[in-house]
Amino acid sequence: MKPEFAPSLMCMDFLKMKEQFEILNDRVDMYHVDIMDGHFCKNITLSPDLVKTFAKVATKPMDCHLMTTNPTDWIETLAAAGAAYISPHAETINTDAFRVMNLIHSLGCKTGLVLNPATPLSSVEYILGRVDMLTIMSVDVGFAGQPFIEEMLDKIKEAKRLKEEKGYTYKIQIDGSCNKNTFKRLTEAGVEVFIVGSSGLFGLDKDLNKACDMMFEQYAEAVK
Ligand code: S6P
Ligand code: MG
Repeated sequence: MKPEFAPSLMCMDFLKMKEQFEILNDRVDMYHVDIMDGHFCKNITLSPDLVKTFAKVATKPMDCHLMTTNPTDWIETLAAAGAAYISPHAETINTDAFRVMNLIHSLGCKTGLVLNPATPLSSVEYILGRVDMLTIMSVDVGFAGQPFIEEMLDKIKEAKRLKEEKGYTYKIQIDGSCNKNTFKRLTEAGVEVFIVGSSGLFGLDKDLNKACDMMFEQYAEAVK
């Protein structure tokens, strides 16, 4: 399967939003939009209002990564704003996981589910049949530029094994420190969608077209 790339928009140059979308629209597969509430994790980044603005220029689907204590506060707003995928954290939907997944689907969006590094895959096994995109965090949530957590390679392999064994249809996505140092191991483990942030894309060159060229070259070099 051809790998997909999803730039993490919290890492973009906010002074050049429109022109960056115009470059990325032709070159990437999806957009990754980090929504934080300052409570579930100690930061605040993008917002539903920004998703609405992005929707005016983005021609690729937006996946909203909900790092919020109460995901249901945001799901309807994000669906109306133009989200294609809505991805709450497993740690926030223990008591209403099926209701949340059904709500996202009922709004015409695809379901995502995100696991913190310390959360085992076994804890969400019952809901996996309703998940369109499974995101494994390979850094703790909240910030860009953190070191890759090696232990997550086993979790990705497990997600791939379960997918094949049970016939699940989720895509396996990785969030955190996807770059030339990790592409090969992530690909071998079973990652299908790479979220690229500061280390894998935006930090490579000030010229975003050049940064994209470098990212694709680095990926090709890593997996050849
Ligand atoms: C972290 C967030 C991520 C980051 C991404 C940045 O809470 O969910 O999506 O934006 O990890 O990429 P990098 O290369 O700086 O780790
Ligand atoms: Mg994220």
